[in-house]
Amino acid sequence: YGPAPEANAEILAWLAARPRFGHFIDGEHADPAEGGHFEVRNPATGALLAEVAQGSAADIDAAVAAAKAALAPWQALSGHARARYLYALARLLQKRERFFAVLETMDNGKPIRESRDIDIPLVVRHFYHHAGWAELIESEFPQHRPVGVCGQIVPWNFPLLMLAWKVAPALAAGNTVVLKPAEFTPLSALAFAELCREAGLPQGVVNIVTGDGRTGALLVEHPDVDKIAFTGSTEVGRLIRKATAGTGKKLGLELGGKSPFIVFDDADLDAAVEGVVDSIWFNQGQVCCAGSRLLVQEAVADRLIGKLKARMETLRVGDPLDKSTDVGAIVDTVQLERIRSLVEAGRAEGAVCHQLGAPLPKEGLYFPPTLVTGVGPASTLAQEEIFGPVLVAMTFRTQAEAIELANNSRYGLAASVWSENINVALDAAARLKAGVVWINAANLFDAAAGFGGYRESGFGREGGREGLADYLVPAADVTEAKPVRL
Ligand code: TXE
Repeated sequence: YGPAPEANAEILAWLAARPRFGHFIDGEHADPAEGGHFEVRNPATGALLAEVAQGSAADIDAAVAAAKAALAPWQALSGHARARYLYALARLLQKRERFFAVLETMDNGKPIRESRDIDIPLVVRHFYHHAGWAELIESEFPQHRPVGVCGQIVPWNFPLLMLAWKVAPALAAGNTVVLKPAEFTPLSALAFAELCREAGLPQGVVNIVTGDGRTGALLVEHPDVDKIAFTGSTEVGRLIRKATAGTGKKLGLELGGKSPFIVFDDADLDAAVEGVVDSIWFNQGQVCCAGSRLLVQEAVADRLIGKLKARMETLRVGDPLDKSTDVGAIVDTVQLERIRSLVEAGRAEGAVCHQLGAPLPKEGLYFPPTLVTGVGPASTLAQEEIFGPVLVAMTFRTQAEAIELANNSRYGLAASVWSENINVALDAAARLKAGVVWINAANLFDAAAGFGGYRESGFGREGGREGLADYLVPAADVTEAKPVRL
């Protein structure tokens, strides 16, 4: 890793050999039927990385047909046989960890330390974990069967990890998939397609069709798709729910958030400051479960804010490929403008913004780590998901007030509670409307733990037993359940 271009020569050579990507349909590279190609750029440098196919109706038709044809032979395999493919994918991903980390960083702009130490290891873990589930599927779910063809639509903030969250459980449960990566960050999914070939995965089990929201909408509407799994904005989640209503398609939605980060007056403030760094400045704040609302008990508010401002000054914003970088580039100009305009709207409402003093890199898409004070709970910045490195701080006096403030949101994805008194923390956790509550921690993920939200954060869980169950349906009767074959 490092800023020197030659250090990443392998990726550059890989990209140079593939200036134009097609889709991955039925185990083969497929040129776009009619949509042409669009450019994918490195947000840190503006450099063109590749041209990628824009998926049209004909491409989605071909991919869904391949997934449908692959269904019966894939389901006829024993869980153990499917597990072997998942183990093979896990091992290949592990072997190429460095390759995938650098590719993800170039495509998304996230710091290499994060893609190397968090994203890609979690991807590997997810495939190993679900290989284990494939082994157990007949004994743990004897009266269930796979849903069928799964359409999976993923966002750009954790491109390969979101693919893993969706593809691994789907395959373990015996489904086949058509995945649409986000238009800003399709490259790791296309590299994963090559691993599917290398692992000898039967053709059609995994299909990848690239493109923008129009391609996603075509996948959602396709009559032969049995389940849609979507991670992205609440706005698009709403469209997908409407489009699938009354169709009988199974649906899982993992949408936006405005998660509270609650610091009680007996918390270890230095640990809480590090928690904030992991919570809102991780991945430039482009995290659905980012702790974007800091709620701090009045007695320690000034001290905590002071410590946070000091810590903010130590953050290194810059070249994502430099392993000492803490905060990388924002994924795209559209997203950068969205962050800027929300912060401007907040300023117009009277918000006070403290921003990192050090200058930002001259080229590339950067937004400084920001701490906002002087806002009320109903303000734009306290209510809207910013999806950037912007932390909004508010204070509370009593525990009841903290819970009320925390739950005062349309979302309900995650929460983080900081206290040295376990009773205070557990009591608060029980009253928070959030799919995940971390105590004295933030943004911890594990393949064995179901992740998902309430309210406008969506429904369904990914990971763990519940996540797997979302890729199964009850068998009509026991005879339909599959016997164990080796
Ligand atoms: O997301 P979109 P965008 C939030 C965040 C961000 C905002 C917009 O607040 O600022 O969403 O980001 C595909 N039918 N999150 O515009 O549009 C699209 O191609 C089917 C939260 O990038 O929701 C991409 O693959 N699919 C979030 C995926 O949906 C459609 C992660 C997500 O894109 C579609 C990302 C349609 N009509 C953004 N329109 C999280 N919860 O993690 C778009 N897509």
